[in-house]
Amino acid sequence: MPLARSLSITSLSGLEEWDEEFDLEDAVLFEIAWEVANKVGGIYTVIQTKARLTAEEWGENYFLVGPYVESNVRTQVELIEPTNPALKRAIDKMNSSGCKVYFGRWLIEGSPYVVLIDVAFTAWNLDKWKKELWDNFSIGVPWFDREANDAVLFGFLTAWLLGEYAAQCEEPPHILAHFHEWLAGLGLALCRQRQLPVATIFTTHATLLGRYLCAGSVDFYNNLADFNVDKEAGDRQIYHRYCLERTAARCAHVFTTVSQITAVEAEHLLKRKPDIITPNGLNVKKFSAMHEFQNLHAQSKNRIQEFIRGHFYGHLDFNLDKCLFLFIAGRYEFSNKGADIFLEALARLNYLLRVNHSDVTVVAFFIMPARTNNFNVETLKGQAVRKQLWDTAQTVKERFGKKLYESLLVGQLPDVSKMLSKDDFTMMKRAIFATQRQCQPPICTHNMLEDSNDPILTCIRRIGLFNSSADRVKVIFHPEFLSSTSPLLPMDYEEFVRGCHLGVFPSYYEPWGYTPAECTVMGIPSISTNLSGFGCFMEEHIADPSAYGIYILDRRYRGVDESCNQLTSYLFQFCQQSRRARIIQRNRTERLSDLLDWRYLGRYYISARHMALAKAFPDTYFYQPHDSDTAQGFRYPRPASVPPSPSLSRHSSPRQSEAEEDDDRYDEDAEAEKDRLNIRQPLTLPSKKGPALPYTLPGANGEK
Ligand code: G6P
Ligand code: 1S3
Repeated sequence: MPLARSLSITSLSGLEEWDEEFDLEDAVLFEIAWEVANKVGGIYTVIQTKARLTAEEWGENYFLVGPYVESNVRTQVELIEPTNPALKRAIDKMNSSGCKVYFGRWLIEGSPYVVLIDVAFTAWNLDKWKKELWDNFSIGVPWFDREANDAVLFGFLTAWLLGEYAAQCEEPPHILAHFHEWLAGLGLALCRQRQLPVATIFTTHATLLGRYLCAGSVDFYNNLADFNVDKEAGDRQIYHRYCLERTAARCAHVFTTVSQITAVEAEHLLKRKPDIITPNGLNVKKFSAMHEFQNLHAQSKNRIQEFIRGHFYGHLDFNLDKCLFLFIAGRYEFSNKGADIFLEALARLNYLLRVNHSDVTVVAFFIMPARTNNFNVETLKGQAVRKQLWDTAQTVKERFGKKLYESLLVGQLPDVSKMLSKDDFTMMKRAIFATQRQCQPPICTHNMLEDSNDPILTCIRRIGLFNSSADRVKVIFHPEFLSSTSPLLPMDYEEFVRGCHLGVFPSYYEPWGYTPAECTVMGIPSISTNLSGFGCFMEEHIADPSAYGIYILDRRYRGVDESCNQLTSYLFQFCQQSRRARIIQRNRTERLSDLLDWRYLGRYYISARHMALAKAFPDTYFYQPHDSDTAQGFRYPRPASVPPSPSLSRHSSPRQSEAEEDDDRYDEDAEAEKDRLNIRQPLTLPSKKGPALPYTLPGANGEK
């Protein structure tokens, strides 16, 4: 008698409990992606953060399937004997037929089982499989495209694994296979072509053609319906990849995308409307005390300030206490990720701060990996000089302390004029002399290999943001991902984000966008756009996103210049906020994190799985379609406490002094409670029977 498993999602603060009773019988779930235990980009984050929830639901019947990469296995996986007897027989059979398939536990939260396939070991099959691909699907893959060759091998091997598993089961199995992205898509098409007893889901995290078209000079969103997709793919020499992706999307029992904006894109470019949107979540770490994440902000900010002290040595003519840290981070796609308009807006902000005689200084970090040959000397020297100043101060302090101590021991107050010796002065003068600098503080922390035509540096040269004393906006380009072992800025990404004041992600092409989501769960406000999945999702679920520190830039209905002005005005407003307003805003931002938790968003994956099982095995499973009247989803109301707009929130009481403005000891918890009560009341969640789906895209067809 198969065990019936069901899932209960526990109540989230402000979000209603959602119980789903769906008898999974003897179903087995395989989740297949090139990024299983193999970090390449965002899909890794999706799978890695979601694993715990999925493992809780499926228990021993959940298997992730990915490529075997020795270096990853050494650090992330514990190899063990397969636990499921049918799967063990299937793996043994494949291994005795010339494959190398491994089984283990991925050492992440939830410790899910992984099946890792060494695609290179089976490369001798490539020509045979390519011929089969051509004969059955008319897709020809050129020899020189290594990634596509890997996709062919991975596809045939995963289909082999699923077919072999089905053959080894004693009872007719109910297999559910969830494939992510085009690199894994061929396995799905083969399952259907071979008529395996497998319910299939295909999730695209970005369409190939969308990414390519946006990176060029195409007006993408206004021409979505008119592209000649075959020609466009052919012109970009990705026709074979595009065919693999489109075949998977078309063949799947259930097709999903990570956001509504990518759903519209997929409908036009892959010619299939997704059955359900499966937004990306995160594993949200909740602190029991509200001030805990605020303290972490203060600690991390101190460490960034230390770096700034070194970087700007000799030019520290601004008040670090009035210095705001902004950042953009991600793959180095200059215009797709919006680095172009961020720079332009920074130049405009610089002008505004100067003419308004603002005492605020903005330091904008660009964390985008480019080709370099290590840190540059000037940047390293900055940190060395800072360290030397620190050491000098410590030495002098120690000597001073000793003299003071000796004087007190003999019952005398010290003669202050004799507390510092000649040596002390010499040492201090020498240290100050070392801070003399002829050049401006560097923009870039590394030696760039393509300095002269690097897009960020070229743009900075054009707009003239050179970190001069007169500039109120300083720029630091760190063309490498952050690491806690860096000699320059020894912080990992999470610590860095916590220490910043605002994440700026004005992307043009962003199917979801984990960067602003990560900011949100850490309580750091961010700017995203209505062309990003995250931005649209937040716009849909929050009545007044900017009150919660979620600024959504309009890049859909405005020209570049107008969007840039809007971005400038968001930045300028942000700079005008008092410390108190920033603290309130961070509290509100952090309160949204439940909305991004897999415990809430995982339900869309669950629905997709139930839908696929019901389609593939209609005699065993039944999927209840959702009423349109429940499709309104969850919505956070306007916060009840202090007015949201930065200009208004400056004075929450009629006569507030400067000191009170900057006083961070006001009752944060009381403010939070006010908002929380407000959030609790008018909520309507998707029906208990299932989630609201699919989302309506705000403004997708001109309607709100
Ligand atoms: C947190 C800390 C406060 C600190 C504040 C600085 O709220 O708990 O002690 O003063 O951060 O905020 P700011 O926005 O100026 O970095
Ligand atoms: C894609 O990664 P990207 O940065 O190439 O997938 C991510 C995970 O779904 C998504 O967050 C991102 O927007 C996509 O673009």
